[in-house]
Amino acid sequence: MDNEALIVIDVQNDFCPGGALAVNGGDEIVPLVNRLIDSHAHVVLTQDWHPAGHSSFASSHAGTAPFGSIDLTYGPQTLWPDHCVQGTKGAEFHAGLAWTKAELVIRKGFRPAIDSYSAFFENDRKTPTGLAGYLRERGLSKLSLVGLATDYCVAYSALDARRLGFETSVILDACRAIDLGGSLQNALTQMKEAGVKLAA
Ligand code: VGL
Ligand code: ZN
Repeated sequence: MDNEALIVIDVQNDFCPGGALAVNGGDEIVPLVNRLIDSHAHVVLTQDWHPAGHSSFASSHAGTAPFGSIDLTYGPQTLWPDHCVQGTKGAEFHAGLAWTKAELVIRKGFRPAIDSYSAFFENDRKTPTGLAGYLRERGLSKLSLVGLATDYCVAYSALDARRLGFETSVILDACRAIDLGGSLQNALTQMKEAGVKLAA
């Protein structure tokens, strides 16, 4: 349908096995994601796109380790291994991803001082990426989300999409999670409460 878009979140080498922030089974979703790309008229991709030395990297804060947390100006921020650094192999889309049909690639996390899980707002929850305006101008009001990781970038994007009034589904078979300290269960509960449709 002409008001529907598939949003493919961060299917990048660093989130796949062998990558810097590998998500278990991250590469397994690629065939299904490709079938969904094929069956949707409109496709948007997101790309996690950090400058070297990004504030979400544990390596940028002395005395910290990946998967810990620190307080930044906008609140608590989980620290990650260096990943998806602009221009590196790890930031490229998985080689099997059929991305050529995508009408838009939206990059996020490029501001050194602020992380961006969501495709719509950075982690201060108020700096927009521009995606909502793009979708609205194009009349794309019904969104299906897939990709990596279920409990971070996919969930944050889905929650923001609902908050912005988009009809929103997450196709769970085409997602994989990081699952840090119960984050997957928490994300699923929050998405359900927010009216995100969870599909297989
Ligand atoms: C992501 C952590 C850090 C994601 C991105 O794509 O879910 N997670 N950067
Ligand atoms: Zn990131």
